[in-house]
Amino acid sequence: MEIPKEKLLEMYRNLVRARILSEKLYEVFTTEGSMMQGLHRGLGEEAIPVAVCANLKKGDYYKPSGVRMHPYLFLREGFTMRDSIASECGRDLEKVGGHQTYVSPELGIIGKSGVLGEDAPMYVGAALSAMVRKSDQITIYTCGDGTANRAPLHESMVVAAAWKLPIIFMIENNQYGMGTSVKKSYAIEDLSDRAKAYGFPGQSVDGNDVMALYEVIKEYTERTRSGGGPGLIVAETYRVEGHMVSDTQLYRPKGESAEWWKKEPLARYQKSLMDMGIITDKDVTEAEKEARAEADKAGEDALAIPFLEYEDYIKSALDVL
Ligand SMILES: Cc1ncc(C[n+]2csc(CCOP(=O)(O)OP(=O)(O)O)c2C)c(N)n1
Ligand SMILES: [Mg+2]
Repeated sequence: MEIPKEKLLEMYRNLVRARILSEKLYEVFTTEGSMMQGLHRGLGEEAIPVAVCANLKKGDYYKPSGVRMHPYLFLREGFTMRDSIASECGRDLEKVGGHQTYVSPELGIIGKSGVLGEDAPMYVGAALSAMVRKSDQITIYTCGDGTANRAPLHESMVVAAAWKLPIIFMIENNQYGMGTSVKKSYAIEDLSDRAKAYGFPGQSVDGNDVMALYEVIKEYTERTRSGGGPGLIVAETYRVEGHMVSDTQLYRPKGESAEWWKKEPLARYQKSLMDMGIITDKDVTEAEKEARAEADKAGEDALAIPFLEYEDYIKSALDVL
């Protein structure tokens, strides 16, 4: 498949922006009193939301994976980096919800459950609603390898398959669920083997390779959008940091993370685009400069929003419910 140059460039800029947001989140986290909860980052896993969002249309439903991928929702129309940072910092609950909890049905974001996997049936419901309304909206539900082993995922895939719903399940296999390696939590090597049992197509793909991801997601979204029913994509990646900043990572073999970092998506994609003659050193410098300016402004704007008073916080939470 030939990916149009414009699409390649759009994904490049977005990958740079996503990486710089990853860095910015750490900076904001270490600014005293700015983030009330711990920081879980998706550093090195940014190619996945970039390639997903490059295939979504306005109004499609999309739930980023678990605890670490929500900030990258800024890649969708209607959200900004400021919103991402404000959400992580528990500010501006009206627009972006609290920690990782965006709710914006008109933009195709219907929230998430802190109890991992419990939101899968909600997204199956979104897909059912699109089918009943004869809309061409699709749903992409992404979750981690740990979450994918939970019962609601199984039931959701059973129903989606039986009703041929327009939903794609995507497992971001970053090799760990907290301190548990996938090697200990799965008896299969290729997680996409499960798709066959549900009765829809499934495929694993290098989750650190933007172009490979884009191509697989494009094929799956086009099939689903034209009535082909669900699919399962497994994006193979790696959680290069601990589960969250306080994680001592004693469960992980020494050097494993460094080995995987050699395969991180940004440097690889940048090199591919340079080899293809699509970008130059000057483009790289410019993209980074622009993204840095965007992130700095977003951080300033987000941190300028005052924390809500306790009563307002409760009211805002009840309004969302
Ligand atoms: C049902 C449930 N069990 C446990 C937790 C605590 N918890 C939060 S994140 C997490 C790890 C999830 O792993 P995975 O789905 O692979 O996502 P990753 O953190 O690797 O992105 C766990 C166990 C939870 N939130 N919900
Ligand atoms: Mg995981």
